[in-house]
Parts: sequence; C-alpha cells; structure tokens
Amino acid sequence: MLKIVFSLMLLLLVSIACSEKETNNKSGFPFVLPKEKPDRDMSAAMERIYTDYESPQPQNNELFSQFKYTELKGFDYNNNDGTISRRDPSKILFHNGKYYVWYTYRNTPTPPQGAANCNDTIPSSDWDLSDIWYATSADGFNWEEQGMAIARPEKPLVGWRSITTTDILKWKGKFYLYYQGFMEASGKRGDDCPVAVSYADSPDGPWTPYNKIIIPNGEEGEWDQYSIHDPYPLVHNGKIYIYYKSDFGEKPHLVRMQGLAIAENPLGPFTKHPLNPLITSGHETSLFPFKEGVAALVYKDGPEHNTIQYAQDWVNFEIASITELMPYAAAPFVPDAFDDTKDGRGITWGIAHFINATGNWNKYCSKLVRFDCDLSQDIHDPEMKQHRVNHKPDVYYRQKLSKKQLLRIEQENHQLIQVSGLK
Ligand code: AAL
Repeated sequence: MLKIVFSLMLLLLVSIACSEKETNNKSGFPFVLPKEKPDRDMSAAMERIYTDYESPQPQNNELFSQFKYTELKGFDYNNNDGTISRRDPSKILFHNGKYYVWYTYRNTPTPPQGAANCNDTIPSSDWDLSDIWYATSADGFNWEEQGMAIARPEKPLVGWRSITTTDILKWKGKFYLYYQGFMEASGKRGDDCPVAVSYADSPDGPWTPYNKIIIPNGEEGEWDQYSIHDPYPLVHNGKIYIYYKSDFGEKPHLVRMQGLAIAENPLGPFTKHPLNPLITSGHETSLFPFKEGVAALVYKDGPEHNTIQYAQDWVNFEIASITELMPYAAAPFVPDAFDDTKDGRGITWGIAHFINATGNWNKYCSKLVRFDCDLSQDIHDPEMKQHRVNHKPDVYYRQKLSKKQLLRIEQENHQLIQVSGLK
C-alpha cells in the first residue's frame, strides 16, 4: 500500500514539474504572429500552427472552405413517399459539353422495411434492390434524368440483390463504373458487399458488366472482411487508385475507416495498400488531387470527422483544416481526376445527398443536392472562406433536448436541492 502511495506522490511531483518546467523563453509570445516558426519553446497547440496548418487564419488556407447548398431541378421523388430514392452520387464527369452524374436509384413498391421484413420486392434499406441510373446537365443545377445505366444482374452474379454507390473512371478513352455489389439484403448480417465494375466506350453506355468481384472483401478477421464501400477511383503515378470505406468492429462499437487499392489495369488485379486503413474517420470517401498530393473530405464519423485532410504521398493523411456543414457523400466535379496530374487544381462544386430527406423514417428516401465550395487553386471566393457559419437561433433550437434528457436534468436538480437542503 505504502509503495502505491509513494509512486502516486512521485507521479504527481513529476507531472507538476513538467507542467511548470523551466523554458528558454526570455519574453512572452510576440504580438504579431511570426510567419516562420519562432525559436522558442511553444505549447503543443502552438507547434501545430507551424506544422499542421497552411495558415493560422482559415480564410487563408487553400484547403479550408465553407459549403453552400442548392436544390437540384429535374428529379421526381413520388411526393417523398419513400418509394423513390437517389443517393451516393458519382464524381461529376464533363463530356461533350455536358455534365454527367451516376447514382444509386431505388424505385420500390414500399419504403425500406428493415432486413427482417424485406423480400424480393420490399427493400431492407434505402440502398437495397437498387440499380445505377444517371442524369446529365448543362449547368450543374438543372438536370435531365437519362434513366438506367446499369441494372442489377441475375442471381448469382455479383450485385444480383442490389448495385449501389458507384463512381466513374475515365481511362485510355474508355469509361468504368465501379459499384458495391450486394449478394444479400443489406442488414442481414451487416452492410456486407464487395465491389464490381462495368465498362463502356461512352458515358451514355451501353455498359458491359465484368461480372467478377474486382475488389474483394478482406480475409477473415481483417478490417475489411465484410464491406468494401464507396469505391472512389483516381489516377496517380500511371495507376488506378481506388479509395474505399469499410465498416468494422462489433456493434455498437462500429468504426468506419478508409483504405486504398491500386491496380495498373481498370479491371485489376487490385492490390490493397499494406498500411490500410489510411483515413481513420469519414464515411463515403471523397478525394481530389491537390498540388502534388491528394485531399480528402472527411465527414460524419470518427474522431477526425468534419476535417479536410491532405496526403502529399497519397497515403499518409494529415488534417489540413477543420470545417462544418460538410456535404454528405460528396461527389465533386474533379476536372483533373484522371490526368495523373502533379499539380492538382482542386474543386469548386459537386453533387451530394441528403439521407432521409423528409425526416420521416416511415417514408425514408434520399435526395441529390448540389454543393459549392472553394477548395481550388484557381479561384479565391472570400464568401466560401468565412471561418464560421452564422446560424440563426432556430437552427440551434431544432437541436431540442429529448424527454430522456429533460428527465435527467429534472432528477439532477432534485438531487441538488435534496443535498443542499441537508446543509
Ligand atoms: C452509404 C455508403 C454505402 C453504404 C450505404 C450505401 O452512405 O457508405 O452505400 O453501403 O451508405
């Protein structure tokens, strides 16, 4: 017992000594923030100003932006009754004077009913029993739905249950759509699927399915053994880099992280990077070449959600900025996505989605939306660089306390009165 007390005392003394350790600083930190790292002892946070961020002012950081949203025209959702859903859009492709976008399209007799209640026509989830549809636009705001691009194949081919969450690659004049290929209803065990691919000579098709698993699930016990989600192809170093997500761990301690698979041929074989997972947060992967590296929009899940990250080597990502109101399933227009560029110019807009767009869980459907930003070397839009979004009070009031939280607070008040009453 005495030993424990002694070591705790020692630990306490050491920690006090550290926090009050002598520094070499002869004066306080300068009034004008030095542009270069000053020769003085600094706190960890101050060190990060000189190691992590392009600028101490977000508005001067090329990889910081706010996001603006615009409702799209040209898509019908059956009066939001949950039978039609569009979600998880692809990157935008510009071809022959038009923008193209592909997405998960569900059109079922009912809204999603859960894995226990689904069947051959009733979907388990918002992306069950889906196909890949596409639309074109001259301006990115007004879209003309072109219809089916790829239909899910017959059983037992990969994706027979549902094909979803597609993304586009242009390689040597041909076009490739990678997508999740479900062989069981999502939610039976988990959101389990590998990745499949179809190819065409034109973005308008016809698309030929490769009908083989192109990025397989990991080995048993590996992080990506069940799900290979959100395939996101870019071209780098003369190869195809496909970033992807996997959901792993045991519920409710599920984590979502991002990996990378590389191939010299669009139809594989793809080799998974030995350092996978590469990004420890986020949900759908959204990336774009930036200068000599690659930037990533990391939102929604994980300890580093709501960050924009950067990897000069396309593998080791660092946080470049922290932002807010990030687009869900962002699918940017990346003009140089397939140019194997060594000076990525960045992005200014794209398509994203709002899941459960009406907020009615019994009529669950998702909708496509346009987002705009300034993550580009070629524009400087100060309105996109405001480092705080001034929300109106009603935005905060909508984050209401639940009945359970109100009850907890009431009990805490009661206990406090009880205790104070005793003094
Ligand atoms: C999306 C994506 C993948 C998942 C599901 C549909 O947001 O992460 O595509 O499987 O949710």
